[in-house]
Parts: sequence; structure tokens; C-alpha cells
Amino acid sequence: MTTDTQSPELTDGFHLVIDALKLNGIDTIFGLPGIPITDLTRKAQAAGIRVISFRHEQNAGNAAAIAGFMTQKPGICLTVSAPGFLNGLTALSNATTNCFPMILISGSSEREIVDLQQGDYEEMDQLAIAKPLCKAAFRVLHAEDIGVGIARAIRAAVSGRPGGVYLDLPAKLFAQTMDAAAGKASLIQVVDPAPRQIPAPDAVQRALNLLKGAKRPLIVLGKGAAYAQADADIRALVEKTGIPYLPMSMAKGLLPDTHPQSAAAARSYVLPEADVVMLIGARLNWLLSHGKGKTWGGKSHKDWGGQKFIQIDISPQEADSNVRIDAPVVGDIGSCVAAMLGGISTMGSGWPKPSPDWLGAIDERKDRNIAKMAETLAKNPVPMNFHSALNVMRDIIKTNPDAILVNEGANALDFTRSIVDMYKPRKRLDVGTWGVMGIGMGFAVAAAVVSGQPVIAVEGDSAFGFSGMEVETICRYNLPVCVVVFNNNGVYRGTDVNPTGGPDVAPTVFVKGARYDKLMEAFGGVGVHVTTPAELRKAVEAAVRSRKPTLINAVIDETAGTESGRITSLNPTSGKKK
Ligand code: ADP
Ligand code: TZD
Repeated sequence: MTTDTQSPELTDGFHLVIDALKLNGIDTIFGLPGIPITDLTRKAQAAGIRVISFRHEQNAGNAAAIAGFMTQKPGICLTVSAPGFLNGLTALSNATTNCFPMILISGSSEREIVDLQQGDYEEMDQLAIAKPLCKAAFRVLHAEDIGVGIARAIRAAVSGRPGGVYLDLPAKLFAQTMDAAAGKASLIQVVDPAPRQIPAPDAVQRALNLLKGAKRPLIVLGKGAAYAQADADIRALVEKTGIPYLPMSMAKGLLPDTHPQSAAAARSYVLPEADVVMLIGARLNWLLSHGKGKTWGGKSHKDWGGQKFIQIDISPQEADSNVRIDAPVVGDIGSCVAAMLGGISTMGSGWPKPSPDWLGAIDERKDRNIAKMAETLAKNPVPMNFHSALNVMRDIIKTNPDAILVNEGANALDFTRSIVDMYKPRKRLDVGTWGVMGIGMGFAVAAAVVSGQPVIAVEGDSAFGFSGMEVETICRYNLPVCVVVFNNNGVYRGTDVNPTGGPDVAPTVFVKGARYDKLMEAFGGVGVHVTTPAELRKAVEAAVRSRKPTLINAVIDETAGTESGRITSLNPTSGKKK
């Protein structure tokens, strides 16, 4: 029985944040503890949330972002104020750029002191700094607003075009108390956080008409298509229309790369030759040469190649961002692709399959390029090069199609992307739209935590260095992650020399013969040093089988590799002086 003298049951900011997250199905937080969020991490763990604690916030942020990509739920990254927040910001910004849903929750210092710039511990106006770098930014000052703050952050992250959201929680908020029942009532379980967006029927019809009239149609699948988890319908659309398709890097495996309609091995032929291109969750940004120029058959790098474009995208502003989009279809990919399929099935006369001339010409190029590549892959040079090493990785993924491949570097990235076939959706996670180094270990940790599947991270030695300390995290949580460092002694390669003859090595050169495998051993994981494809195969197979944290230092010919990998054209000095 309650009496007037009995104090009401209270809750506080800590518990309201945790309860709000749990209420919305958030079961994992990636972060790094410290003032003022240490207790939040402890209490979250005590409340049954999995808290994965990192060695640097950028890696926690990258983990959250890729968890968001894999699950369609916002990945949560939790950081301390100012420096921790800033460390997380690169990942938040990268998530926004890549359309990955994540929420960076950061503790912050006292508003009154920050606003008067009186020099608080880790003082910084974080909300103002985060705003231009994310999709939305919110601050909660009162415990009773926590429910609304978290609901708004979740909706902003996953609805429409997904992206990064910042949620600022000043230190004082956590200790604020309120009546427990009122607190519970203030929380919001978000209903339909990423509502379907149905495309307009006339937009679908316009797109179908254009596609139907095409002589040399092409479909480009982007990571938006992978994110959408409309795998069966996307495959049905590709197969029903019979149109050849190109997967962008993270869309590899949406259909198996070995699919007969994949035109990946004839990319440089199909882009300039296609007359109608349907983009599904792919932007015409630099990765597709902005839809114009020589890649697309234009005469100079600014010229339009003459293609007509259909673009399926959730963002109504995406169309025309680089070249004219003749048939924009705005909506979520699941709904758009279903509508296209619906339209096709109602066509009385059936769908006209692309001409045998077009398909035959593509097959011819494919066969030629695949045969050429097979020849290169079969070589066994000493020292091992990217190709002979990747021949092994290719077999390993083929026999372990559920394994997740994380990939970063320059040559290590480009060669892996083109050589290693993927067989299932969302199994290839890489540097994305920015080509950012440093995603490796954060992505690997999250991929293992979220999926429980073995993770193989193919890393350039430079790329690995950006997040390498997280091998401790991998060991601490005993994650089934096998890191393969392609060690060619430097950025791009290891042979540059200091032209002055001075004692400093060239800016791209690292310590020669470094033993990255020892790093993993330092924390109790398995370290292996390999110099041949046979040794590499044995080591990766053992790692996948044992699920033990493993780092393989794979020695690659230090002369192998080109500057900037395949994007040499963007490097101002490329083609001039080597
Ligand atoms: P890629 O780098 O693979 O070419 P991008 O990141 O450039 O892919 O493009 C992804 C596109 O997918 C973005 O324009 C984004 O708006 C869109 N997108 C993301 N999720 C969805 C979805 N569920 N439905 C429709 N479009 C989506
Ligand atoms: N910093 C960040 C955050 N992102 C970047 N992309 C770069 C720097 C520049 N950069 C690249 O674009 S690739 C690369 C750097 C430093 C590393 C390439 O060397 P690697 O790979 O050893 O990782 P390869 O296989 O030796 O080419």
C-alpha cells in the first residue's frame, strides 16, 4: 500500500536512455567509456545490452555504421565529450556519405559553461560541430525528453535515405531523476521507423517504357540495393528482364558474381555501349565517372555518352545530380522493384529480352577477360604478388560463401574487388563512397558481432595501420576474425626512395619486413607469417575453421602495385613522374 510519506519510485537519465534504446530493439552499443558515459556503458551492460568497447572511437563509429548497413537498424556509437566525440565524427560523417544508418551518442559538457566558454572539462559546442556532417542532430536537456530524443534520432537515421545522426546528451542529464512511471510513459516505441515509400505508378510506367525500348540495356546495382534487403525481387527483376547487370563494390553478391548476366568482367565495354542504364540504389558519383566522359563513351571527360538513365532511389533529390535522369523512380527499392515486376507481369506481349547481339558481344568480352585473368591468377611468382595471393582468397570465399569479406587499401582493395567473387548479399564491406582508410577493424568487429559468421579482412598494410590496435578488441571478444595484411612495405608499394638521398625514407615507405602477425600474438590471438600462396591458403583455412582471432602477415612483392590503385587518374602527378 502506498502512503503519502513513501517516496515515489524514481528513474534517472541513465535508465531512461537504456530503456528507450531497448524499447526500440537496440541490443548492441559500440563505444568507448570515459567521463561522462562510463556508467552508461556499465548500466547498459547490466541491463542486457551488448556493449562492445573499442580502443579508438573512430573504430567504434565505423562498427556502428556497418552494423546499421547490415541490419537496417541504426548502429549506436557511444563516445565521451570533445575529443572522443571528434574521434567518432569521421565515422558519423562517413556513414552519412554512404547512407548507413547510425546514431553517434556523445556525452557533452555543461551547457552553461560551454556557451559562456568558461573552460569546462572537454568543452566543445558539439551539436554545432556535428550538424553539417550528419543527417540530423539533436540535444536532450531534460530527462523527460529522452524518449522523444531517441525516437527522433532513430527515425532520422533509418527513414528515407539512411544516414548518420548525432544525439548530444550533456553530462547533467544522466543524473536527473523523475518519477519512474512518468519516465516510462515518456518513452516512445517508434512505429514504422522506415516507412515504405511507394513509387508513383506513372514513374514506374515511364521507366518500363524506356527500358522496354532499349537496344542495349544495362542495370547497375549499388549498395542502396544491397541495403534494401529486397534480394529476391531484385534477382527476379534482373532475371525476368534478362538485362545484364553491373554490381557496384558493396552490391557484389546481391546476385552471385558468377551469375551469367553479370557484366562485371566486361565493365569497360558495357558502360560506353549501353543505351539505357537503370541505376538501382547507386549514385552517378565519381565511382561511376559522374555518368559521363570517356568511361561512358563521351568524347572528352565532360561529354555525355548519350545514354538514357532510369534511377531508382529513395532520395527525390538524387536525380539529375550529374547528368539528366530520364526516368526517376522515387521510392524504397523494395517497393520500386516490386512495382516494376508487377508492371512487367501485366504486359500482355511479354518482356522483350535484350538482343542476342548485345548479350553475345558482352559474353565475348567477358570470356576473353576471364580467361586472361585466369592466366594471371594461375601464375605463381616469387615473391607472391596481389594476384597469386588473391587467387587463394577467391577460393576461400567460394568455399565459405557465408563469410564476410572486409576490404581496404589501394591495390589490396581494387584487386580484391575484381578478383574475389561474392556469392551472397551484404557479404562485402569496404571503403565505400569516400574510399576511406580505417574502416577495417571496426567493420570486422561489427560484422562478426552482428552476424556470428567468420570475417576475413583483406587489408593493405597502410590501411590496416589506421585501425590496427583493434586486434586487441577482436581478441578480447574472441571474435572469428581473420585479418590478412598484404604487406608490401608501404602505401601502394614499398619501393619509393628519398630523392635527396637523406636519411628519411620516402613518405610512402614503411619499416621493411614488418611482422604484423606479432601484433595479434601480443593479445593471445594466432599470428602467422606467410610468403607463398600455399602457406596463405593453409593459414586462412585454419582461421576460418577454428574461428580463432588470427592475423596473417602475407608478404607481397614490394614492387607490386600502382600508385592510388585503380584511381591513378585522380592523382595529379600520375602519369608524369614515377
Ligand atoms: P554505390 O556506391 O554502391 O554506387 P551509393 O552509395 O552511391 O551506392 O548509392 C546508394 C543509393 O541508394 C543512395 O542514393 C541512397 O539514397 C539509395 N538508397 C539507400 N537505401 C535505399 C532504399 N532502401 N531504397 C531506395 N534507395 C535507397
Ligand atoms: N587517409 C584516409 C583516411 N583515407 C585515404 N584514402 C587515404 C588517407 C589515402 N590512401 C588511399 O587512398 S589508399 C591508402 C592511403 C593512405 C593506402 C594504400 O596502401 P595500402 O594498400 O598498403 O593500404 P596497397 O595494397 O599497398 O596499395
